Amino acid sequence: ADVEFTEAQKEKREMLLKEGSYLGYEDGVRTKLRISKDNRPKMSLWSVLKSMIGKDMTRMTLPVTFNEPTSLLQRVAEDLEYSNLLDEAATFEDSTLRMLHVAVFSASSYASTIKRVAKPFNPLLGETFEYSRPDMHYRFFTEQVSHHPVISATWTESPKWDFYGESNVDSDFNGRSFDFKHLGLWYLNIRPDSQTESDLYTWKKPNNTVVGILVGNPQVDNYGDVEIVNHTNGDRCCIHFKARGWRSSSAYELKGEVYNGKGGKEWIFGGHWNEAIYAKKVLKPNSSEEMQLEKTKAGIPATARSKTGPQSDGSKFLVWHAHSRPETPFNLTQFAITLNAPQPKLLPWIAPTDTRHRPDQRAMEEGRYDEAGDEKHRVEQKQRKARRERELNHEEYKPKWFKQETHPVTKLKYWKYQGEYWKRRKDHKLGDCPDIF
Ligand code: CLR
Repeated sequence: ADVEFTEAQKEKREMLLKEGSYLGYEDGVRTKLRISKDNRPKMSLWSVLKSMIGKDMTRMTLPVTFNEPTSLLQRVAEDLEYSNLLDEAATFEDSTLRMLHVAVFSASSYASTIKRVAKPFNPLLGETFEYSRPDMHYRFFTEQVSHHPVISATWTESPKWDFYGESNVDSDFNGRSFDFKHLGLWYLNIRPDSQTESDLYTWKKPNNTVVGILVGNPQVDNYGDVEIVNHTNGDRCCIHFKARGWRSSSAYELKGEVYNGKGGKEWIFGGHWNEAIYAKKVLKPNSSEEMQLEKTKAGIPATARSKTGPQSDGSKFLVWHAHSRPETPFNLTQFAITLNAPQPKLLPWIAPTDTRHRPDQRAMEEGRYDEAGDEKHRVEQKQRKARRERELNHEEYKPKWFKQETHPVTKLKYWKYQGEYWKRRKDHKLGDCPDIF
């Protein structure tokens, strides 16, 4: 299959192998948690939140049963569930089709937010998480680089693309809804099959919000406008996530348009971020046509009735559909279940700071809630003590694997992976990581 790779793609693929990125991942992915039901005590969200109006989530102490056994580091890894869209994007010669697939990728990560009204564990300063998928050809790595504000620096590499950025979520509970704004900029570099020059895209994520807290029916919604820019050739894309609205009439809806570098509209797309996204070629220049959205007809999912793969004749085609969601503890997706797996072959490879070693989260995952609460308190105390000691010694905290630099293209500050983690991991030299758990 080597003929299908360009020089740049081959170089990346070889580097990933040379640095042993997939070592330890031989057990394959986990398909089930240890418990089959979470049996979390039911408690009204409003009854605990009402005293916390005006606070941000990271400064709230909530009973641990409002948590889910993932960390914010792992929630960022969940963005990769549909990474196949990026591999697909790289295959198109038409750069606007690449953009269309990048846009749908950026929206695909919201499917996982359905039924997940729970607080992910707030990573400890210096906590890391790695996740390689030999079958999907990527490696992901993230480090908690700041505690207040909560910032995770992330870096994913694959033969055909790199995806990096900072997760910096600002939260506010205003009494009616709980709002999350993403301050970080996301970068995606695609090495297309058809050209030597790579595409650099950037965007900011839409807002998340929890609505229905007062009425006892809390739900996650995603809303706002997203603009994706291709800095290499000027292609642009706008995505509009509609707020759920009065009577949920526009729940889960999104619409978008892809423009070429000259500003001409090339594709329109739309659908529901919890279900499927379709696209259509724009045949008339300057058309104001919008994607018509249809609801799933009883029994037959719309996905089963549509063409897949780009159609250039103006007919509608399916770009993406969400994976099914069998009932699971904590309503985790199948992908989320794979993340915190303590696979026997993997444990000897990962850093001591890796989330998989975090005791409170592990206890939560296994349904031991009292222990989870006690351990959470203990590791947070330990983190406070370390901070006090740094203050006494006038030491400034420095992240271990990332450094803030100025981006060569956007000229904005970003967190750059310093290239050391995977190399040292390969030689089993991660022993000098701080003791945070
Ligand atoms: C959305 C997809 C993004 C990454 C991301 C970051 C923060 C997450 C958010 C996602 C989904 C909603 C979220 C949020 C942090 C807290 C919030 C999980 C995954 C939950 C729903 C808040 C629960 C409130 C408690 C008080 C119960 O790419």
